[in-house]
Amino acid sequence: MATMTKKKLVQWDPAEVKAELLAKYPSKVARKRAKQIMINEAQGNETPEISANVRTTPGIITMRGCTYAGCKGVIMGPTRDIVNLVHGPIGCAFYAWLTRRNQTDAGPDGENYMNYCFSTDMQDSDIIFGGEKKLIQAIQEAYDLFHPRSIAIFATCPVGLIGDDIHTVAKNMKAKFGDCNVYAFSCEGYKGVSQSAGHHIANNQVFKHIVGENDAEKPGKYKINLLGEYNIGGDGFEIDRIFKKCGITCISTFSGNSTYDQFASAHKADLNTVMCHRSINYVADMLETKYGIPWIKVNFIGADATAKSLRKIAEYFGDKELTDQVEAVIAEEMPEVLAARTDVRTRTEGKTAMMFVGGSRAHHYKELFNEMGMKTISAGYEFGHRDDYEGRQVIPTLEVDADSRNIEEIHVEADETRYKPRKTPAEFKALEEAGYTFKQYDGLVPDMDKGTIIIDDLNQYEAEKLVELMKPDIFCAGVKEKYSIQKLGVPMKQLHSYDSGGPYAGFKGAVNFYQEIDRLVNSRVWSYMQAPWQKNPELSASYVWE
Ligand code: CFM
Repeated sequence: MATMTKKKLVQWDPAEVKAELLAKYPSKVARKRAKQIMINEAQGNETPEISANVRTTPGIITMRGCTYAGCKGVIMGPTRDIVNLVHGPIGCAFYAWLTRRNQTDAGPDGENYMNYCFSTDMQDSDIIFGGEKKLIQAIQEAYDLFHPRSIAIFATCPVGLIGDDIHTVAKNMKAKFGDCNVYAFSCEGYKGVSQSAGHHIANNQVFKHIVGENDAEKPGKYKINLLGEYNIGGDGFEIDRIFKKCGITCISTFSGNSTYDQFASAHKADLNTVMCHRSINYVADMLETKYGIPWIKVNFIGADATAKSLRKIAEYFGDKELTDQVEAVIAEEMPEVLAARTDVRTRTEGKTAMMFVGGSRAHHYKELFNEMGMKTISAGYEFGHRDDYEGRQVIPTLEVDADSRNIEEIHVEADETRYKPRKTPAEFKALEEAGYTFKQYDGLVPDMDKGTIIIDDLNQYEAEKLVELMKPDIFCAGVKEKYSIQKLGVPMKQLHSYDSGGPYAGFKGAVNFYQEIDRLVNSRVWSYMQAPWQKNPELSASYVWE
């Protein structure tokens, strides 16, 4: 090895870490949090169980967002030619305006409304007398100015509280225009325990109002949809580049750099590939039930994962032409990746990472850290459900609580004329016998090492404690955590917005990531920082019960 990495010897016992995280809580809170903090150890033949998708205890500074954020910001935000109109006070629209770094190329038609912030800007008088009139005006104005093919309306908290009937408004405006699809989302911020509820609401409405609207045949030999890829920092552009090179046609992406027509044509694909299981698995299931398109889990974060996913797509189509092309692309792309990997590993091998992101990235990015020889010692999700941790086999045992009941379950059946199985039962059987898995996601837990700590809905206090106790070489989360972690002397990488970096997907993205993380974990700049109060604490306090 060219350079010897100086190994930090931090000894920690996961049980002690867990006890420390809980020590300061009142006993009721501690009991609840204990179920969301899991030491990854084998319990007989079973995966240990975690409590997830439950309400955050009031007073705890959670990392989560709201239901409106999951619907408007996450699922619908990256669509470029749909006017996304926020019905509510201006703050809700303003803070969902281009902050997620989901990119778009505006396409050949140049139709792109992503750079606009559309809102009804509700005032006190609208709250008192009702906001429907203002909403009708705003929809009309957007239509007159832009003549978009579609307008989506998003409800914020006050809309649900005062009872504006946004769905009837949408229906009437759609009928009035005739050439513009208008629909609404009851995605009030309070509708669920996190943004995850917003994903579900968005998935339902997109499926009800858009998917299947365009029956025109789409050209292409190997037609897929990419579900759960949002083109953050240009990830989707890199994946598209690879698909094109392989000869794979992506009919629609849900929803990075997407268009209305992509959603409307999604039922024309022959395979659904699911990246982010948490946010979009509902659409995958509904496309299968209604149109007969099977789905598989893929991951384009990590070069090895990318190669594996491409091979999985090729295996599904079972055509030598595609298999050969996929192998040729992997052979062409990998040397650069391996050269970069070998170089950084001399400096990154043995370093440690922690990741607390949304509902799927902690799992996906573990792949990239593995490729760099780095170990993920603690990870978790803000709003993952138990299936994202433990695998989809737990779904039938999940409890439906009052919060999940808030979300409409739509009933989908096979389409009378358009349902078409993509393969014969014998072909499916042959694939499955060869080890091919459809509709399966094993979750984060089986991929984490024994003795690592998996935490659901981590909060500000626990984040700081964890860093203090386990001293990772890098901590990954979002902007709310960034500065407090850096102040502890540990480098922090935002894995939501990528800070100002990316893409990290695919082959070129992997090289980007290796180099950036190498610079971060090998820079000492944060450890030199000392805040004045670290030397001379001016205040000290204790809890009443101490
Ligand atoms: Fe899926 Fe996402 Fe994520 Fe997500 Fe998100 Fe995101 Fe995320 Mo931020 S859809 S669950 S709601 S991969 S915005 S692109 S980074 S929390 S881990």
